[in-house]
Amino acid sequence: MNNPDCVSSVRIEAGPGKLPVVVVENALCRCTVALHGAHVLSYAPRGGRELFFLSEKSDFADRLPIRGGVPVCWPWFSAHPEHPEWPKHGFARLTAWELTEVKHLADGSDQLTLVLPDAACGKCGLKPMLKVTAGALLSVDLTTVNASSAPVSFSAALHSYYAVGAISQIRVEGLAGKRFIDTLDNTMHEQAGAILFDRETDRIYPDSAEECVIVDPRFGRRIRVSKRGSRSTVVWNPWIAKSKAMPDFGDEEYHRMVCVETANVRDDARTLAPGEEHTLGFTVAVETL
Ligand code: TA6
Repeated sequence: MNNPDCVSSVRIEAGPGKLPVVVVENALCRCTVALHGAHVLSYAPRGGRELFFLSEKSDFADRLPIRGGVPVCWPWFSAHPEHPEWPKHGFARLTAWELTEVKHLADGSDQLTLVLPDAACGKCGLKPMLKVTAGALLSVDLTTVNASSAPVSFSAALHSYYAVGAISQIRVEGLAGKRFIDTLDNTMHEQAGAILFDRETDRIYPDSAEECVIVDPRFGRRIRVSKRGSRSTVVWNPWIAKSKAMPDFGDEEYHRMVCVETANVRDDARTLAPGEEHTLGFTVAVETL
């Protein structure tokens, strides 16, 4: 690895739960990434407000997921189709990744490369690598390589939790006219206009490669999420009852977050031939309203 000490804007320190956290502090932004799960915990452009929600009740411990930021759901999303007893959203978010490279780029941003150790990948045949590029914009790119000698299918999501001023006042634009699966009752619908929130919302928009925009009047900002290699978008807010049922999430925290996830799930799962690779990624730009 390029020693992060060689890049003066990047250092590793003990974070919540004493988990090692990579701290990027350059002229353009501040961003933190836990090695546990290669999990982006926070990002704020210089002089700007924090982009991500992170629960005050989150666990920060080996084998447990972090609630907030950008969990990496890989190599399956939700319950495993054949092994419902396996961990929900895959194993990548439950264990430590390695920081293998740190680069200071010409535009002033810093780029981190993290890989999941082979032992953690087990026999799945796939190897993931996450690049986080933190500057005036934030980019997160998850590359999956099929290192086996047979085709392998996988699904994945960059399960971003965005901080919002008030869930009932925001709207998510960019998916009007798209079909979606309401995963609360497994019914299909068509999105009319922007997405508004007044109840538990858990939806998969298949075949949606388009940019999504979170318009947040209370925070006076527009969060523009553009995607790469992603055919699905997942939109989630747990609302009242589910918030109360989650031990690692505050009862009232649903007011302050929305998940808009860059994903390939269900019929949008990818199959890689031996040696083939695929990158799923997004870039976030924050604009003033
Ligand atoms: O992405 C939406 C979702 O799959 C929801 O169904 C939901 O409960 C959530 O992710 C959080 O999952 P988790 O396993 O982190 O509690």
